[in-house]
Amino acid sequence: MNKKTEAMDGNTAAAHIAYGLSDQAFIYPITPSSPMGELADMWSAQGRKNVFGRVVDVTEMQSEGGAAGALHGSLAAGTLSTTFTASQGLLLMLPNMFKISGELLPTVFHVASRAIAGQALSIFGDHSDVMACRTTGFALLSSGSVQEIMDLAVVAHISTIESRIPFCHFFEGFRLSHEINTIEKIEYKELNDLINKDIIEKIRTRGLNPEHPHMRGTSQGPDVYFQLVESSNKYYDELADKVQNVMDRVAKLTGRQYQLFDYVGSDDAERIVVVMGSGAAPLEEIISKFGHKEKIGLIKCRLYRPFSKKHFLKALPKSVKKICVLDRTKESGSLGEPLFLDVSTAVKKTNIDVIGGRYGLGSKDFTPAMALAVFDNLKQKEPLENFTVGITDDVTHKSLKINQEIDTVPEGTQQCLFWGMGSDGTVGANKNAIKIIVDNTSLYGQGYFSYSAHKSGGISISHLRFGSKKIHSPYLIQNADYIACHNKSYVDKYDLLNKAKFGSIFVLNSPWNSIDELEQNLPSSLKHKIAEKHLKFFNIDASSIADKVGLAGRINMIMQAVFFHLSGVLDSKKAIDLLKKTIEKEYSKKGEDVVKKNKEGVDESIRNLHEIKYPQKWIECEIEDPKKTQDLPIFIKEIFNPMAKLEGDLIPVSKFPEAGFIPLGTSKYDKRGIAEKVPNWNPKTCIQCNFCSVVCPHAAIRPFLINPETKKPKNFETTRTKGTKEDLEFRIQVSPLDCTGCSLCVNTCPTKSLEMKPLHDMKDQIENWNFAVNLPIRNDLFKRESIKGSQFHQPLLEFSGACAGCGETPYVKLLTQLFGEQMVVANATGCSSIWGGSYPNCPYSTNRFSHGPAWANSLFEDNAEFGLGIAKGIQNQRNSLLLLVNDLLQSNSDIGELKDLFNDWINNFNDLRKSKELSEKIKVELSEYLDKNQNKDLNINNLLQEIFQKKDLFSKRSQWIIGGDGWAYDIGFGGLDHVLASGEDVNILVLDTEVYSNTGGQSSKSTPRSGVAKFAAKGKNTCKKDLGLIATSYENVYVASVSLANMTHLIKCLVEAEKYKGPSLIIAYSPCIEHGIKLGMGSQVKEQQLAIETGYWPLFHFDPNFHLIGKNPFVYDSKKPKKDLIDLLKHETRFSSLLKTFPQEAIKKHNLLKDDIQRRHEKYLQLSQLFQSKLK
Ligand SMILES: Cc1ncc(C[n+]2csc(CCOP(=O)(O)OP(=O)(O)O)c2C)c(N)n1
Ligand code: SF4
Ligand code: SF4
Repeated sequence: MNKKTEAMDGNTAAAHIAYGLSDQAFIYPITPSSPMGELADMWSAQGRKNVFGRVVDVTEMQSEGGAAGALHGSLAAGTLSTTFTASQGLLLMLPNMFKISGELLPTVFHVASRAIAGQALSIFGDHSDVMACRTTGFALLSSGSVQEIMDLAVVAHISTIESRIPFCHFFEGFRLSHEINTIEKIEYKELNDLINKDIIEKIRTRGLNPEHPHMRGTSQGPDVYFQLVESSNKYYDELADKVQNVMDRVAKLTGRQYQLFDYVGSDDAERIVVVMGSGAAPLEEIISKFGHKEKIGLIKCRLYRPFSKKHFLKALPKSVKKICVLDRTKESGSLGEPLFLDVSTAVKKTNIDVIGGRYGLGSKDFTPAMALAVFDNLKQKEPLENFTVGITDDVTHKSLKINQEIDTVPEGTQQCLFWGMGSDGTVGANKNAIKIIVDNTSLYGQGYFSYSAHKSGGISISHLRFGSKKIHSPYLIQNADYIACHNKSYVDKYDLLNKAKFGSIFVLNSPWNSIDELEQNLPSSLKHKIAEKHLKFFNIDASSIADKVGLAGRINMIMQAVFFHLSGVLDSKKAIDLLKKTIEKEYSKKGEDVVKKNKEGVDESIRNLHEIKYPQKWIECEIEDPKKTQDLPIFIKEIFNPMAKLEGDLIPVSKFPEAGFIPLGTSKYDKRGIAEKVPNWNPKTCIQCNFCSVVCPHAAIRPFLINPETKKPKNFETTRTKGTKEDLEFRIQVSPLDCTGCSLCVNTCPTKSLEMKPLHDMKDQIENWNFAVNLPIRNDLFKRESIKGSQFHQPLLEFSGACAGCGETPYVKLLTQLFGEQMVVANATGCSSIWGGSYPNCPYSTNRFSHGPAWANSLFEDNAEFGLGIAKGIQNQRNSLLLLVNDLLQSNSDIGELKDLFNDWINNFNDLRKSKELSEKIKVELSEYLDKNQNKDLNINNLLQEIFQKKDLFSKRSQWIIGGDGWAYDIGFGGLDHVLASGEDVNILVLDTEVYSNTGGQSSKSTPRSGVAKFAAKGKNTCKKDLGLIATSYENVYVASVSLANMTHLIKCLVEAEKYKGPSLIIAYSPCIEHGIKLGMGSQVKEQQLAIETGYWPLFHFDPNFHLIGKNPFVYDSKKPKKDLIDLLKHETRFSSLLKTFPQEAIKKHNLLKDDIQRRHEKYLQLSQLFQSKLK
């Protein structure tokens, strides 16, 4: 390698060039493109200069629609601007994309291309989003590797400047945007030669300028519009040659030559595949392995729009007889997918047969075996057309059969797999390992990280490759030389070794150092595989070593040391020295002590690594029978369990319920057991307040009431129930396997009646939990609308995938305890749709009558409107039932007791509780009546039958519209505002984490001034938007600002909001891991208390009905702040970190934040007085 190489991911490569060649960027977060915006924002905050010597001006907008609009304006002014996006984000930009190309404005959109939400959201990569913009007039340029992203980003920027045609430069989300690979970086100074300053000056002078004004964006009639559309043809006609010219110039700079269509394969190829993006690599590997005997080849399409037939035909070998076009998108109902249609048109006048197929949707892996299946299909006399590859389609039988995986990575490449926990540092350590190896050797490295959907305790699998030859292979490791399992519980859950090569290394982190312990604890299937594959097996008790050296729980450095010692990627001694140097560099900021502990950890790890000499008879171990599953629901057996074992790829199409529906209550089958410690209850000191149950984010601790006569399990201790005369026993029961170990319950208990105990000492509680949840439910003794009483109602949100200690879930859980069986939820995209609806986990569940929240997610931006639509739809259906019942009553027929019931129901039509009560009675009476009175009066009978059919509409719905602050304050604000103004009876709950939590913590308009968030690296400049106050201005909206730290106020407001016959808005303070609460999420309720006491979070409620009864509608429930804001700022790194990164800004902005809070306090006092004075 003669050039300087660096390991980086695709997003960094794109952002590096975009930043260098732009003056402005307009950004909005969307996975997996957000890191590009984050890097641009950070570089700008750090004062990094672009190619033109200027700091790029980066602006976060309220949505991608906003970003595209602002970008359009900036381009109209003659500025070089860029943006980054994906999926729905790109779709929101569509209208402006037409405008931008129509006005011939040069720009580049960098797109980490991703699936589009349809039957489900998917954050993973394919080309669906980009293919949805192929009519916009943007040039579409595709990159297929991290190196290509850097190179073709340059091609896109220079080409747009020189051609006036805007570009969309895209690469597959996650697979390429997040893959780390060794690439040659292009430095800014090298780009100077490519830039034509005169052309850039022309772009500037074409901009809107009153000194030489022009008008654009007119409206035109049928006489001229068409001609003007056609007038830009020449720019498109010239574009392909221009792009090729830029590619040639970039090649001179980098030595890497690209063509618009690159051909790879034998010169006399008869069968070729056409593909775009990273899918080319496995096909190329197959060609280099088998190409010499098979006449096969591949065309990589780089410039997809405009599609140059001339260049395509030039790239096509004359010998080709058959073409298979692979598309990474699906266009339901079309004759074929888009690339297929283009290629078919291009070869129209030849004798070549063209077939099409789909692969890799939503990042489905595309492996060499699949690539081979594609070539094999093409070989058939009658190849399968319009096929899929990578799935088993046993419904329409369109899928290709895949044979065994083949190893096509360059010889000598070391392939390593690491099984870690989502947040245990494994991924960070592996990224570090790549850096150490790439920076210090001539080896190439590649890293890809796959995660499960759980926000805490989910699994992460790191796929690392190293070798002396360049590594492309953009697919998961199929043949590993080294496998490490960082978590002992995985031995029972996953098939850890199915990708292990014969004779490879397997390292387990477990306390079982001896063969006896391993004999006892390893499942026989794992033992069988170890022996069968002749693995070199090592065990290390990394957790004990971490404890011993003072790194409690942090095993990543230890496991990394083991990797360097065993893997042979580097000489062991050299590797360990490098690791120690990295420790010094990385941790010196944290103090000498931390450096010392980590170095000790490294030394101890080598000393305490045990090679396990297992008996060869392990090969005889049974591959055990699958656990008994006959009693499980079909969805759990056929979908949930295979997915939980990471075998979802193997589920055939026929097994899935259509349209992405899932039944409620599936997450209770998860039983992850991820907590190290779980709470243990002391009945002697417990005062039965039920606070622990209220705050638990995962519904893993609940109070139960038991008849003393009931036979209980041995350790099921109880105490006499307080506050009732009935002779009942009380118990707080934890579910150890559902608890995340956050300790929020322990920290909230006012009498210290809970303490955390190691999970292994609490195993008997599993049986206790199973016993408790099957007890008869007694929720009739205490008022449902109270802290204590609400907790005897089954939470219909249980065991979600939220982070340990999450501040959002307790509110929604409480809502389900108050109204769950009648709830309908429209949920915005955000954390609440991810912890609430990640297939196949449904944490929303049903009560014993199978009633529970009906939940749906539309999009991020439209949730308020979606919820309004649902509410109006249901209202409409209920009204039609009302008409039928009225018709019946007016007929004066003799319907016995039903008459009174129906009249009662009409009078309580909009009463949540009463309509439900009457609904249940009517259902029984009506059913009996119909049984007994068949055919007496045909008309009446028909009417009754019709009413009976609609019986599920008798009870009123509790309509909730739920989402985060990113939705409510920013992207969805327009819709939310409209719904507030509509006067309709809907309830809106804003889970205010003050950042976009789900996408990694970007700033929203709810972020407080000085708060450090992504996209606000220097601390937010402006003050938090006062959404509550804005809503009160309608004067007919119920508004409340609440916190879990004041439960009485919270419940009161939720109940009032539900009852209010009009729109209501509840803004709920929701601490999040992104706040960096220094004492951990286990103290987030205390942190909320502090927020209230410092005045940081206000409590108020505004009830328009109070006017009617002569009461002040605006009640400011907060007391005068009694603690200094500094106490809170010190506690949370989102504030304190600014003191380190930008100390001067920090002091200024913290003071301004203090002023903001003081001003708000005064404003609320005045408002309250104003309303009061109006009453007099
Ligand atoms: C149009 C569009 N843009 C961006 C996204 C990506 N996205 C999904 S959730 C989210 C942030 C959600 O933040 P917030 O509403 O505050 O909810 P939280 O995650 O904090 O609960 C973003 C930006 C999207 N899904 N759709
Ligand atoms: S430790 Fe956390 S998850 Fe476990 S029961 Fe307590 S609050 Fe719930
Ligand atoms: S809101 Fe924060 S704490 Fe809760 S699940 Fe999302 S990221 Fe985790």
